[in-house]
Amino acid sequence: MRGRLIIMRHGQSEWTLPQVNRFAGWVDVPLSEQGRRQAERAGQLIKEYGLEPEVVFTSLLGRSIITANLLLDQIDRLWIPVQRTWRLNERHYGAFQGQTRPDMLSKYGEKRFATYRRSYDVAPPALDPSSPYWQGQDPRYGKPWADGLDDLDPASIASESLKDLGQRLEPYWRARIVPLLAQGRTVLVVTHGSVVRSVVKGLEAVSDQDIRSINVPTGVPMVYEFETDQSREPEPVGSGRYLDPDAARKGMAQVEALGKA
Ligand code: DG2
Repeated sequence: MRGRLIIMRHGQSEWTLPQVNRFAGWVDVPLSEQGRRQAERAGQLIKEYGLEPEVVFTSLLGRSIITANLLLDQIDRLWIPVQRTWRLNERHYGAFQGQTRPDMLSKYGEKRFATYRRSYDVAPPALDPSSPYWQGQDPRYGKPWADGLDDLDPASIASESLKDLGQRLEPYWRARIVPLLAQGRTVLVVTHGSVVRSVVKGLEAVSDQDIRSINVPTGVPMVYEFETDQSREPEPVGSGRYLDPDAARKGMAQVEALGKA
């Protein structure tokens, strides 16, 4: 039996509405009405394709948690085991958190803006702990979660590049998700745009340069299948496929447009 990974970005949030257009990162922003519908539609798609998940992973942010719940409710699977971790949180967007994309674009200019937003190894300027968008006092980051990994303190993170995100995610992914895929399980991961980019980069060996042009639509599930030869780590069979390629294409164009003047 093949392991299956269903990975998706949460449904549209209120801050990715074009008229709002603010960087969220670790700020806990709600889903928009359209985002809630995308989550339900994702559930219907998963059912149509017979891909009912056996376990679900989310970040600690409401937009990922609510998307997972709406999706699972559609397919009568609210009961499956759930694991939540800050390691599946969006990339910490540093001082960009809470700011609008147009403001940051005019402040930094096109080239630096694109570097902060889409490069592999450059993090935005650090967020000051006095900012209302600082997460240090938030109880959810009060201590490293009981994930058996205490290499990092999430309360102290002030900004991340995509590379930093990959490094904080990797030990968790290896310890919690890979073994399930190796057993031939169907695993649902409801997370954020940058986390999906990081996972795709790793699974499909995307170069540091090429990852810049990959945008992730909100609310569209993507599926990978894995060979489950017990003697080695499960290998993806081919590339990820979106269950609704039309919606994915439109969603990617919308994400790209948010960063234009
Ligand atoms: C967006 C990504 O992440 O923004 O942090 O604002 O997936 O949590 O909505 P998400 C944010 P861009 O990198 O696409 O600008």
